[in-house]
Amino acid sequence: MNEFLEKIDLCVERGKVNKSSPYPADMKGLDGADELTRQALESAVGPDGILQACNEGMRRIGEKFGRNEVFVPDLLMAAKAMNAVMAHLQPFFQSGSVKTKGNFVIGTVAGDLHDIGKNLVKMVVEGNGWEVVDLGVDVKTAKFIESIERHPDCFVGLSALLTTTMATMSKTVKEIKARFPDTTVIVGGAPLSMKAAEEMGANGYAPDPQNAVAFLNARRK
Ligand code: B1M
Repeated sequence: MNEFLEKIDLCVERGKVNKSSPYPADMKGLDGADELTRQALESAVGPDGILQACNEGMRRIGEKFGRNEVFVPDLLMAAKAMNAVMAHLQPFFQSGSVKTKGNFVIGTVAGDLHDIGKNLVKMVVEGNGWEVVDLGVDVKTAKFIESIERHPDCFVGLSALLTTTMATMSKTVKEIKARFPDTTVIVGGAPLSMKAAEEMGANGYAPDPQNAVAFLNARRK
């Protein structure tokens, strides 16, 4: 792996945001995710490779958390480091194309605060010409309904990262489909699958932002 990518991967895993960040103590004074991403882009390392390195770091910290080797503050710092990287990558995903394809309402479902994946989907969908309405995290069903009423032709995307909030997601999908049977709903997030999406009554499932875009483009009215 490229030297920059190895370091970015490590910074995300360890939650090293930037050079001035005192955390973690053993990386004090070293470049962090912020500086390394800038340097990587300047030396022509592509955004896709950088994103993949981040995902690797996230995967490892997630596994450590699963084994009780690290705790919630460590996950928070990893998320902060990843957000520092994303700030540099945003312009590559939001290419500035004219937004004419339609409205896409997206949110992380109620009870769930994970937003890195949702934000990535938002950026890539926006970069592909859709107008995105981002409802944020911990989005109650009523807020989705309100937004659909405001954007009657919209497509809706729901994200969930917890097995517990998959149940919330299911309720939200069912309520949206009961109120707006013609509204297309797509779901995604690590614990989801096509089978789970079908059981909820969603129109589609995407494992990643690229598949979400492909689905939306294919379904466009
Ligand atoms: Co939490 N967390 N977390 N966490 N966290 C996980 C998800 C977990 C798997 C870690 C573990 O145990 N190994 C575990 C869930 C277990 C489970 O339910 N099966 C877990 C837990 C348990 C928790 C808490 C309950 C911990 C606690 O408090 N005891 C707590 C819950 C808080 C809450 O939500 N109510 C919690 C909290 C947090 C932080 C806040 C500290 C932080 C999130 C910060 C933030 O998002 N701003 C955090 C983090 C960082 C993680 C891990 C480490 C990383 C998640 C991430 O951002 N991945 C995660 C472990 C892991 O996934 N490796 C973990 C990178 C991101 C790019 O991937 O989000 O999967 P992802 O998105 C992908 C795809 O899924 C897809 O596209 C994205 C790009 O490819 N996708 C979509 C996502 N949404 C989509 C929507 C679509 C289409 C595709 O269409 C609409």
